[in-house]
Amino acid sequence: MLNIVIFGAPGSGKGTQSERIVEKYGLNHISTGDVLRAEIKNGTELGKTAKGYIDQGQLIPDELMIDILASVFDSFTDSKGVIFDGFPRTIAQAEALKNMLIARKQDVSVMLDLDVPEEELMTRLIKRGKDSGRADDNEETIKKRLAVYHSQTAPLIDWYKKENKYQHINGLGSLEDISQEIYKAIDSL
Ligand code: B4P
Repeated sequence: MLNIVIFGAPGSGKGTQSERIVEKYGLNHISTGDVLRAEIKNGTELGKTAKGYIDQGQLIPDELMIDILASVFDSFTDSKGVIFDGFPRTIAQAEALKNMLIARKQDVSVMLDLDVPEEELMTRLIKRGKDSGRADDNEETIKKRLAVYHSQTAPLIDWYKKENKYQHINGLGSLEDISQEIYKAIDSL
């Protein structure tokens, strides 16, 4: 069963490429960012809590995020694999995901690291902020998100290298070229 972690800094193309992978391989898709934004839109208690962190460019606390992930994961009743988009973002989340999959006799198949230079990330996110009005896509919050990425999320690169699951992907270029590199990595599993 294919269980893919799609990884990268904010704006690296995780959500964009996940949609294409889902279409090609027919996987289930969990985007933790989308789950949180839906909660915010619906005005739930969880949404109110999440908004406080997202607006500050901070991560939602691990215990909360891990519970959310597990409940979405358990809602999939078919045997299709899953693309994990935006999760894990900390070592504690990676360990929780590993244990959750082991308990179901599964494992992460590959971690795809979309590598994009910082100036390009900034350009993309500022553009998305203007086009979509997403509240966390403004220069000040993007800088905080990038700092959080470097301190809390980037250490997962070495973590997945040790697990022998790491795959580098050049995230700069046309959507199609990037997808082709991803498909090649998945097909070689
Ligand atoms: P996310 O929704 O995951 O936001 P993101 O990192 O900005 O990535 P996203 O997938 O949306 O953007 P993409 O790179 O596809 O998270 C938002 C917030 O939720 C986090 O900051 C955090 O607070 C919270 N959160 C989520 N998961 C969490 C977790 N596990 N633990 C704790 N907190 C969590 O695309 C960006 C833009 O680039 C788009 O406009 C796209 O069109 C464009 N683009 C993509 N590919 C391109 C290309 N090749 N060329 C040019 N533009 C491209």
